[in-house]
Amino acid sequence: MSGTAPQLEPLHGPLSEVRIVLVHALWNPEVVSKLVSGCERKLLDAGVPAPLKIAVPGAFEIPFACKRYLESARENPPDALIALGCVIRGGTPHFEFICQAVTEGLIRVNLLFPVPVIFGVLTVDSLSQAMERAGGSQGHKGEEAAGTALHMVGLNRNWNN
Ligand code: DLZ
Repeated sequence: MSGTAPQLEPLHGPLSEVRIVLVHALWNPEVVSKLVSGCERKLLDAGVPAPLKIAVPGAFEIPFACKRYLESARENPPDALIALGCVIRGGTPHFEFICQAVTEGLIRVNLLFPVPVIFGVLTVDSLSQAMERAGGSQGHKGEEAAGTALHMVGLNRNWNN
């Protein structure tokens, strides 16, 4: 997949009060750790407090963790969730199943709760493709996810008021 990333709206209002929850998988840690640190760095640079981080075993578990967290935080929900992970195609159909599960699961969570969930899960053919997207020649999907989250938080603030 390719394309031009959009120029996103800067978030107006007090960024120091924005609460982000970052749900990340532990599979492919050499990639996911870069996504997480890039995402955290971008949030910090924007003046957003350090996100709460929730680690799950693999990408398959991300939607469940997002849903349960939002259920448990109904009284005091965060402004956005960011899901980060990396699924690398192997020789089995497992790749398709996990990609479909995490994608469909996050769509459902997005439509269940009034809190945006950002999709920062890489689905790639190889480790080198993943590294290219974690701060290499194809950009940084962790940083991108942080920018997307702040754009959505800005929109959602208008709708909450
Ligand atoms: C099993 C599996 C495989 C083969 N590959 C990945 C992967 O590339 N990235 C990832 O995040 N998780 C992978 N998993 C683990 C599944 O996401 C899940 O944790 C297990 O199937 C247990 O439910």
